Amino acid sequence: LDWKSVQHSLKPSITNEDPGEDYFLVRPLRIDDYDKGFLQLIVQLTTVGDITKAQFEAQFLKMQKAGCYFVTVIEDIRHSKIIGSATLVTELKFIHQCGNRARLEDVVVNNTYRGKQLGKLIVLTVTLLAKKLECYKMSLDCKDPLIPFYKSLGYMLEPGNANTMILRY
Ligand code: 16G
Repeated sequence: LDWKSVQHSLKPSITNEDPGEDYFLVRPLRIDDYDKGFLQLIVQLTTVGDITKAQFEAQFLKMQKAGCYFVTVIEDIRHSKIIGSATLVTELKFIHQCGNRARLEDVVVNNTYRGKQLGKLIVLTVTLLAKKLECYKMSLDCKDPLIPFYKSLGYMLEPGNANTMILRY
């Protein structure tokens, strides 16, 4: 997987020379994205709750300080609005030669922007980022209907290990 193959796997492809007609920017989350509708986007994924700007900023700074959160967003720059997001979290290990494991979290694309391959774009971008950070694997949890989507991007159910177990607090 490399950036060229990601660009060309999008139909129509998006290249630096020919970025297409849409005005989408893929970039890291910024502290002022509270005002660009970031929370209104992620509420499409699950419960978010009432988060004040101060709370958002404090959490952003904590994540930044931790150094292992790579919250990546898509901005519709014509409307200054965040319309997609995916988070890469890396986890330091002793196993795998003091390796780094990656997790894909909180993938969401605004449902009014469906059909533009933005889910594919953001997941592949973050997947490449994990590779660049020399993670030895990337894993994710998803609902059953999304299995074909992630399979189409190279993810697989691991034989004998396809169980997610949780304990909710
Ligand atoms: C999905 C997400 C996960 C998110 C969870 C929220 C992906 C690949 N998976 O499993 O990251 O945290 O939904 O659901 O985006 P919850 O509110 O039930 O924890």
